[in-house]
Amino acid sequence: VSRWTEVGALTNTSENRSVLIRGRAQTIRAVGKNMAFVVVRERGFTVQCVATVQPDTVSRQMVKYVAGLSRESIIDIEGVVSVPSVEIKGTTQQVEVQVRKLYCVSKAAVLPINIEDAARSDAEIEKALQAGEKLVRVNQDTRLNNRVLDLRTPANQGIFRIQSQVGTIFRQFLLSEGFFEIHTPKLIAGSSEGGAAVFRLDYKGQPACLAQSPQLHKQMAICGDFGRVFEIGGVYRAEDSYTHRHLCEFIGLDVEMEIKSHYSEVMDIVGRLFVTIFDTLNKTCEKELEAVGRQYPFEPLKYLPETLRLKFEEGIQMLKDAGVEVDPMGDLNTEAERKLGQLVLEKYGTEFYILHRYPLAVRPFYTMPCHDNPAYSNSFDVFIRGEEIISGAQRVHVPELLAERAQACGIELKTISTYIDAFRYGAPPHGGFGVGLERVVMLFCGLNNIRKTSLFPRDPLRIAP
Ligand code: ATP
Ligand code: AMO
Repeated sequence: VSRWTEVGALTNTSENRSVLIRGRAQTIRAVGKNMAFVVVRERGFTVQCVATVQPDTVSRQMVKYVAGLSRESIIDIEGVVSVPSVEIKGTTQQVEVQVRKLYCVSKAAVLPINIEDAARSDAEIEKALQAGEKLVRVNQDTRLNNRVLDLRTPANQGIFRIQSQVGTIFRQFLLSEGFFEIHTPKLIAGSSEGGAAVFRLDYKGQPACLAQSPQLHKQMAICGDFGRVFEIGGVYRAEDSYTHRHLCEFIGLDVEMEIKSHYSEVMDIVGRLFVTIFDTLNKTCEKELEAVGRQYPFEPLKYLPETLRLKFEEGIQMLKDAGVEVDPMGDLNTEAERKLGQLVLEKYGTEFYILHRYPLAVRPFYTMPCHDNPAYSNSFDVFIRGEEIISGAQRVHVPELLAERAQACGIELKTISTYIDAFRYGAPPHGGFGVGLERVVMLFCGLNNIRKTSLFPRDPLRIAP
């Protein structure tokens, strides 16, 4: 049995018990020379600890030492739990700890940001400013420059536990559906998605890239008779745009599977996977979601038990009917995607849906054209609150057509020759999809910037910390 008690476990049932806790000195306040208060925080939970001069146990010198602690120092406290008669404001635990012994494990230097300020919501900041309180609004760059401190806020503690949970549910769901986990190389010979957004590097004298996706190798695993695979790993894109939803490095949740007759088999997995993710998050991450919502208020995601599938053409029609000008054979821009999200919510009552049968011209070279009309493709995007979280499709498994499509899309064949060769020895029909983990968490929690859901974000202007 551990000698330690977690701050979060301190309740009035612990009254009069002697406990040993470790946490950070969040705030320190002296009252005269005989008393000092320290709010101790451990993983988002806080408790007020009181050091009062006592004849046998607590000296004046010790109270002075407590009063002189620096914020965020890590301290061990041995003390006795008491339940005060008045409500304790500003801590998560409704008990106090009467300090008997205190030891500073690690002293914190003067802080560049005030963590309590960094943890406030916009509404709380406005209220505090109106009340004449002195506080510094912590902007995003300052947060990211001091990310280690920023991560200590309750909202961030919640965000990254939710992120971990999304990965866990993704893995468990797919394992239960007969998929297994693979790890594809991140150093590859050429671009896997086409386009310029690729980090080029020198691979012992040969030109190489950081993988823009596991696309080519997850398909090759299917040609190796792996049947159903998934991967969770880093994806690298030399994005030029500085937007709220693009990173230069993100975590891709990738899936690839054989299909028997129709790409709807892939959409079926997507739909059930995400309903499971949302249901489980709502059930298992209640505290975390609440902590995020306290700083960044949001409405719970509206989704249906059976995921809505909408044809691209129907989406275009809905936009046209709403007076939005769109190219019926072009991609939807960010604004049109958002608008369609609103229209879908009004008509079908869901903020999570699949849009499929995109025009072939706007999809990557490996996408299978529709057999009934090759101007369209067996492909889909998936949206949360009007923003894309997933792209997926059936793939071209006929090597001659694959080479033709790659060439038509301006891909240098010699950079993908081993990929095309993989389809020459019999290749099963297959499809899959790629999910951006940071986008899922951002949009599920209604956050406005992907940097909030990336632990140490990499964007066009940031490679540190
Ligand atoms: P994918 O790579 O699958 O397309 P994505 O969400 O990154 O995923 P993009 O192709 O980058 O999608 O962009 C989708 C749409 O968003 C584009 O059609 C484009 O109109 C719009 N878009 C992309 N970047 C920007 C930007 N920096 N500013 C405004 N709109 C953008
Ligand atoms: P796509 O390029 O659409 O498709 O990427 C899949 C998903 O990854 C996320 N994403 C990003 N997240 C953060 N920053 C970025 N710069 C960024 N770019 C993309 C999005 C997107 O939906 N190979 C295909 C997938 C497939 O068909 O299997 C692919 O990479 O959430």
